[in-house]
Amino acid sequence: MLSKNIQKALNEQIAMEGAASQKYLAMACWCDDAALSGCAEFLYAHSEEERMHMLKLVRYMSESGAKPITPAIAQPQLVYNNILDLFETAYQNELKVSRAINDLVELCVQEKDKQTENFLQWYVTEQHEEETLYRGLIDRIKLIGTEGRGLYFIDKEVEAIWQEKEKAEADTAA
Ligand code: OFO
Repeated sequence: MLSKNIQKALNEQIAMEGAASQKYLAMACWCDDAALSGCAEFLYAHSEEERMHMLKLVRYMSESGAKPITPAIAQPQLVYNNILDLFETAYQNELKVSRAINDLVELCVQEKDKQTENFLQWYVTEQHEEETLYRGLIDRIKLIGTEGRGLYFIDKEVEAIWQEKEKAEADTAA
């Protein structure tokens, strides 16, 4: 049985993952509008991933006999100054989510909830991967530059990363 404190914290995390899904959806739309179709596909896929992260928490709570709370949908940021601003915002968001996951794990330790602590290890690994991915993207954008054909090459680069991720997921599912 999950303690009241753990339930509250898990519900906050559900809301955070749901909000992340909405943020990436808005970012994907911004990219589509800017004719950056590779970045858009990457971000649509990431929005789906965040929804999956939310569902994973919802199911864990339900299986544990607790009540997950479906979060309200808040309006995410819709406009970005440029593609670097967009990915830097995404990276900052990931850092915030990582801190929340770490706090949640810490709470599990305090409450001696080994099961939830163990369940959350998947999120700890996932956050590390996402932080690394966005930091790498930002470095590449800075290297390539957004002038002239730079934007085109960035879009192709992000599209290639998206395709690679899709392929890896399909291989794992097969
Ligand atoms: Fe939910 O993986 Fe990042 O935020």
